[in-house]
Amino acid sequence: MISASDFIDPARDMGYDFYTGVPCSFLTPIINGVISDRRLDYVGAANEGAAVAIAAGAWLAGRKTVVMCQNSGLGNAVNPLTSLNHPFRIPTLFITTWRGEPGLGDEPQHQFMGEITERILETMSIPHDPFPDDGGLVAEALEKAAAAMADSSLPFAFIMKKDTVRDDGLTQTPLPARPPGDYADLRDNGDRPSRQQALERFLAVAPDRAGVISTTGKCTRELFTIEDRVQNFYQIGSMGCAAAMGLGLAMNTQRPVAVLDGDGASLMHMGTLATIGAYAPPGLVHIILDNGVHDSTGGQATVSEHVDFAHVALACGYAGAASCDSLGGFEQALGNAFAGDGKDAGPHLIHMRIAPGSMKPLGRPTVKPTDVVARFKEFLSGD
Ligand SMILES: Cc1ncc(C[n+]2csc(CCOP(=O)(O)OP(=O)(O)O)c2C)c(N)n1
Repeated sequence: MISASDFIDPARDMGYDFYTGVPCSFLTPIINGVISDRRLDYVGAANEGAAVAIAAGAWLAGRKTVVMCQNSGLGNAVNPLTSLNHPFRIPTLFITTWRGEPGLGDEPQHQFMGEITERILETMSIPHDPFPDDGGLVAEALEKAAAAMADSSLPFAFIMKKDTVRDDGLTQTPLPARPPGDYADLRDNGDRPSRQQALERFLAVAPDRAGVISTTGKCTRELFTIEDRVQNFYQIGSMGCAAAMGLGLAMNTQRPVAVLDGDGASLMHMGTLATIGAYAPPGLVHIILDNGVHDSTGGQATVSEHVDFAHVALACGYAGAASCDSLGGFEQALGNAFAGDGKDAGPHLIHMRIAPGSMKPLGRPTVKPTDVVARFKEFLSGD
């Protein structure tokens, strides 16, 4: 058994100081150690997939990240691990517990996942080692993980068994309470513009120094087709994770960050709105282009018709939110959100209702994901 600081301190010396995840009772000592350590950042994510995406955003901005979760949460993480980290080559130190380890006699709900935990990691081509259970093994384990990640630029996992780390307690500083956010109703109730028109207006109004993360499907394809720019991060996979990545990024850059989300994608990871509202990076502008359907997959209705995203965001702690359905209203909302370089009083959410359908002909990003990362990181470093 080791103490949390036996791991946290040498990991910090190697630069790992941005942690995110979802707790597990086997992880309690290490998560509590991280939360109690003022030198480290910890973001409590709504689910494990969001944690992976938050870490990916922080990594883009130059942080070395650690994602912690229970192996029950591996299923939630598979989507971004395979369709975000893998194509874009985004590393993270991934600590999963081993509930249901064969022979442990764990609860029934953990037994099958315990049997397949190593195989799931192997299927995802994520190399793994046991989490070090002796202080003398930590440096070597961390060096091996770091070398593997430097070599592949992909995640490396430690699997933590029961009772590996000693619990030294929890000192928790509550996140600051904030006053209720501002709401702007900018709806005109006329004909709704197309996604293309909304994206063109966004490109005309948003500051060029903003990093932009666009959601999977036709939103990303249209953004690329209208204008390919180094500050566009085309999140071609990991549906629902654009906002989480935007959160991790906005917490770690001085630049404004815009997330171009879809209604289907946003609904898929709605818990992330609460995480954004709680951690509240001021430069984040979260735009939901709501066409009421899964346009990219054939126009099947989502349930967004009944969802007031602006008030959901305000209820979650966003500093400002607007509802709009015209290009004029959208421009006004963007102007408010990006006032003061987008650093004044965010995060903001803009719920923009648009018409279904997409531009023709419609391209798709031809820039390789690894090149998208390289030029995006270079863009960020130019601040
Ligand atoms: C996890 C996951 N589930 C399903 C899909 C298939 N898929 C790709 S885009 C899309 C629709 C996204 O809908 P929305 O966010 O509303 O954007 P729109 O297509 O309307 O622009 C779906 C379901 C996927 N890529 N990933």
